Amino acid sequence: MSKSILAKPTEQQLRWHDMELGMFCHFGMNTFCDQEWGTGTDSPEKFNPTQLDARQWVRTAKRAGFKYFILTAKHHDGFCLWPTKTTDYSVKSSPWKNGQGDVVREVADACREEGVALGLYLSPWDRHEPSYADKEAYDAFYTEQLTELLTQYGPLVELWFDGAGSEGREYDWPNIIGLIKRYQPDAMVFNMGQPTIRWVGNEDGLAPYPCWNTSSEARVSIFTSDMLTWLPETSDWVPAECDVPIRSNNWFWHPNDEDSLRPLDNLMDIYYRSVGHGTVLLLNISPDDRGLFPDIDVERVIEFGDEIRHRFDHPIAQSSGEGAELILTLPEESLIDHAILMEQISDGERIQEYVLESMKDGVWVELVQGTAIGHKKIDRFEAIRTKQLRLKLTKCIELPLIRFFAVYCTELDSK
Ligand code: FUL
Repeated sequence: MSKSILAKPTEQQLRWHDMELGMFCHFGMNTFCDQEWGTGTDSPEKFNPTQLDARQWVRTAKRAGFKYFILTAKHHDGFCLWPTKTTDYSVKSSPWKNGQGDVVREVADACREEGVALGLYLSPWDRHEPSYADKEAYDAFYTEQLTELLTQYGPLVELWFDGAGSEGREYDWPNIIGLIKRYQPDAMVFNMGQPTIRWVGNEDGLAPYPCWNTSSEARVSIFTSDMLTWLPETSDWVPAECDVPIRSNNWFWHPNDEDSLRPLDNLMDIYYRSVGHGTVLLLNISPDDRGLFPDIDVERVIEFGDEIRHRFDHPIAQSSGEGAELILTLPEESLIDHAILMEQISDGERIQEYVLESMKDGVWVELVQGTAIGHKKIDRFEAIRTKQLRLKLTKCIELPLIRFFAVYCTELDSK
């Protein structure tokens, strides 16, 4: 094993890795205009959710097993969901609650009550704000908006910076990052400035495999042009977050769009290829124009959470340990069809290749060959009957550390 200096995650990044599931929530002017990218010219009069209930949104997230919730406080159209002092283009000019409402506050309160972490999306690209044409003026405007969000709504787990529409535009990242460090030092920074997490490079919720956690590796495997603008101080540990809407292709709610709701098996496939490849999944559900998650979306996401728990809450056997080989002995010979591996990533991503074998008639038979393990690797294979497994860590940098090694049978009826 060769010695090398390994990149390591911060405590905040470790906590973020462990959350595994986040819920994205796109809501705003677009919800009322049947559009995805408003031009910033729609009248605030249109924003009038008659039954808005942020508790319904956050309770759904919690019930389905999601650990954090990210709301679009301002999308590209510039309409703000909180009564900002920076512009009149916000909820305060809308008929909703006679201009007295604050969606960000309602979501923050619901998150606090339900014990779900809160994150906010603040689009840098702003199609409404007249000062956008003047870099310095807009930088001041944007940082003021950000400061309001950083200081008025309690702890934030993540700030989501969307590069769309901002190609070729530079914002005042040193100042933006400085504000986050000052007011929300524990928050993750998504993909821009000095990110602590990165975009996976698609909006399908799919991570490639392997999906290494370091930016140097990511630059080679999933290059996105955003990386060119990252500040030099960006740390080398920048894991990927996989974002995807539950209604394929649409981030915002649209009428008569129920057919695009992803079926459960599609969501499970996304889960295997995001969380199962060591990343975090950020699944979007959008409230409708009443201000409620539609029932069918609620049912589907709960079904999804239940299916994850059904498959993975009850390992047949589990272990942990260090060194190039780990044996897992089952209480009795059993049928298995999944394995979950987790590396002790607090000490860096040390494992580069592994082989998983099962004992059959006194001989080790190869089940899986893999590369990265990282935070989590889920392997599924045709069901086999065995009493013992062997995990061989065949290529590592320094001593390999396995936090969790477990096997499952999801064909519960045939067990
Ligand atoms: C993209 C945006 O343009 C979409 O509207 C959406 O917000 C998605 C999450 O990011 O870049």
